[in-house]
Amino acid sequence: MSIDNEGRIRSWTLSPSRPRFVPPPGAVDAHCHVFGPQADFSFSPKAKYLPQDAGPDALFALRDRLGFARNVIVQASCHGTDNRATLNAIAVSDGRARGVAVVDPAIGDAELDALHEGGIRGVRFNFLKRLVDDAPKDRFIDVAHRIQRLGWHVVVYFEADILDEMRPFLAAIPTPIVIDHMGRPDVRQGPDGADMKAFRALLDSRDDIWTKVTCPDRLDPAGPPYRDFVRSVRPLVEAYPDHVLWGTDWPHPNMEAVLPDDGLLVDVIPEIAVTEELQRKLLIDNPIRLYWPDQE
Ligand code: 0GY
Repeated sequence: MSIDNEGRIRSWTLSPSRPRFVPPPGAVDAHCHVFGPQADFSFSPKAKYLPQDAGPDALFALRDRLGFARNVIVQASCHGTDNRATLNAIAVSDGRARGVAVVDPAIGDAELDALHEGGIRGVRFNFLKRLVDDAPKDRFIDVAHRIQRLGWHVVVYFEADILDEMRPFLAAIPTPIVIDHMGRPDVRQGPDGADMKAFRALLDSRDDIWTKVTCPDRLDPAGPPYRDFVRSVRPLVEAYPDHVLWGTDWPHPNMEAVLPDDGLLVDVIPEIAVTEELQRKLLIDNPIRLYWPDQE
């Protein structure tokens, strides 16, 4: 971790290694964020962390270095429900980024239309207590109903310990659902462990749930080459090849102790998606279906 003289944290490495794996042309990094720039887009007064700037220039330089073509930018909790930093990054991407917003449940239809116009294709409901003060399920369900007409989906972030209590909420969502980071299972339990089993039951509960097979750096404390992550996640990619997405998670909010090397994260891809067909679905077909359906 690096802290500047205003107390702002940098949780990403400035010089990631170049990956050995070459993503197929058109590959999408379907989970990443931007922070600021703060001079233009201030952080929320409720932000739980205060990061250094990680704006679109740095994101797109990383995209090019890693061999990706497009980004899906997920509104980071430090910007609250002010989506301007995300919209700005999409606007300067030359059509190569779309996004997921975080909205005040009281948002009006005209504002939702403006977000759609700006490239937003989903809303995120975050249930991590260390990141947000409240997660009003009834109001979220109401939002999910109101975004249906736009063809959006809902992205949900929660940890494995609350999966069971999330089931009725998730069952009530009328749009497709994307679960961030597989609901954060303990990958050390392996593919047949309790967490992965419970998560598979969720994926089996309806045919429009997707998940991001992301964040070996958060889920596998042993670090690269993330062996427990690989052995737990490879069977999931093989069982649900049309419902998985991949992303860097750059700039890795809150990863303070160890700065993830994005090149090594990319090198996990061929370990969890072992054929070219699985890689094409994971990196191109699936994210295009959700985020650029107009270009399918
Ligand atoms: C992630 C994970 C985290 C943070 C956020 O919006 C956020 O601040 O998503 C986290 O701290 O686990 O998905 O990027």
